[in-house]
Amino acid sequence: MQVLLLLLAAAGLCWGQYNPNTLPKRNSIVHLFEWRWQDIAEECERYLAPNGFGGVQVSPPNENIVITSPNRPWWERYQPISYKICSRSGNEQQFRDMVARCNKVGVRIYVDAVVNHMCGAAGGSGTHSTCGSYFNTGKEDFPAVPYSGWDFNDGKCHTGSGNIENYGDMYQVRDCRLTGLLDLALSKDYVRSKIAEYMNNLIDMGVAGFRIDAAKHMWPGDIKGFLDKLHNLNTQWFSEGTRPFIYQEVIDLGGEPITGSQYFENGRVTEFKYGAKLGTVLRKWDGEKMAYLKNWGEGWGFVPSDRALVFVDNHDNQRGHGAGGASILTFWDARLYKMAVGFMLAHPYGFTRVMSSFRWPRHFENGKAVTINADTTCGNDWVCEHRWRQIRNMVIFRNVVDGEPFSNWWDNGSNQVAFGRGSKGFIIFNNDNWSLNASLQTGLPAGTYCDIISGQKEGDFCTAVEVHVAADGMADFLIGNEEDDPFIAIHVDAKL
Ligand code: AAO
Repeated sequence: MQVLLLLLAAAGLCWGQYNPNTLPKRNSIVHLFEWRWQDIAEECERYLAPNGFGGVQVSPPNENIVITSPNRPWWERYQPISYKICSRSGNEQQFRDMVARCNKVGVRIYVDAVVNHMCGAAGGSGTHSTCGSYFNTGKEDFPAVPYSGWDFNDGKCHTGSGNIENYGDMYQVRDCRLTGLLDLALSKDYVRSKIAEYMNNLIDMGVAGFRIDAAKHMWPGDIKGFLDKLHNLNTQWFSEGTRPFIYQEVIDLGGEPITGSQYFENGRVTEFKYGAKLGTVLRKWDGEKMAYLKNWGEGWGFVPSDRALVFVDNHDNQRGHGAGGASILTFWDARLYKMAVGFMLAHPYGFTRVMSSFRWPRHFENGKAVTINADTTCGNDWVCEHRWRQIRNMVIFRNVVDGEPFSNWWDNGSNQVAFGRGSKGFIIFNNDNWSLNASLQTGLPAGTYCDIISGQKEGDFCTAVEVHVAADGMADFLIGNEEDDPFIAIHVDAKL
């Protein structure tokens, strides 16, 4: 018995990095891309906690280069100058305030950690950084960390340009510069220690985990080198011995020597096939149809569910950066996008991240405030997909059906499909060019349910389509192909 307990405890220690550290029954996070810390703090209190969101992925909080041509692009934040908490999203005091206020209402903060590199080689020298720290890219001098020429990989890279020239060569991908970004020598214990110091500072403030940016461009063992130095989470909000949640950005669409599975030891990986394939299916490209989603997940060649961080789009591929290609669905294709996010949130595979965007082109000076309209949507060019009724209600659906099996799959051999989550929820889609008319087994207890897509339950009243489940679990569904949202979702908390 004692041995078993010891084994379990050891396993708990080793495996903690896969656990998102969200509160129970809070099973999704949202990426509030480019939001200011003060706006996130308010969003945690006024919206995310009441609607069951588990946490927020925030933009990189550390000091970065200031780029004025083009004028303050979003991507300047992926060019670190130091590890001071100082960016256009706010200063350290505002960051601390956000972490404390979000944790207080049970919403976790995940930091986008840009630690593979510093700024681009063409960054020049001076104090054009968000906190005014001096740097010199010609000398690879970043005194605010401090890093010097010794701390970069130049000697290890063997391409003519010093940049990654061929993704088929794993040595280049790890040892050369990603599009000219000065590549840190993570084999050095000094570099690992500086990175760990930065991350530990954030852990001590109360963050729950990290997205590891450009993980593909670091050796898995080097990542482990700094992860092993990380503190346990702050016991003010987390139980003793809790490890930070780690999800690594590894773009693996197949066809390259670097795969997501090489990184499993460190934590989860971003499964980029997920959004690329789901977009292809919903757009009906390459002969795909929703009926083929029956074995969605590992059956499609994805990484194991408990190693996957999944999303329909991310901040890169929604604007043509990174990978995924034209199939990626975004808020610009709102009708298909809502179906894709709905499918993702209903399906048990992976840990889910919802994207929350701004409308581009748009450039930032000092962080633009998020404004909220009377109808609860966002103003000031913020899209706030996470506040769209259909998406927000599906975040709740995922929490309600937590732990329930994938069940009662049905399809018409084309683009009409349905499935349940045990006896807690049921969802049905019509992506065909004709209407859906079917009588299906839902697995739900008898009663009248309120569709959470066309509206929702408010008190004892349903503002939407009602679904009547008979004593044997059967229900009739009718979904026209011209509906604004051609899908219906019901769950036990939306029973009238
Ligand atoms: C900026 C400028 C550059 C300039 C640089 C330095 O745009 O012109 O040279 O500064 O001065 C973001 C922006 C970048 C920006 C950077 C720094 O996206 O444009 O550069 O900030 O300001 C690769 C990486 C992946 C990375 C992605 C964008 O593997 O890690 O590129 N994502 C993260 C962040 C991202 C950030 C950084 C990393 C850097 O999310 O926001 O960059 O911190 C292949 C590879 C992928 C590779 C893509 C794109 O994909 O597999 O690993 O992603 O190419 O190069 C098919 C294949 C697929 C392939 C794809 C595209 O689909 O199946 O595998 O084609 O070829």
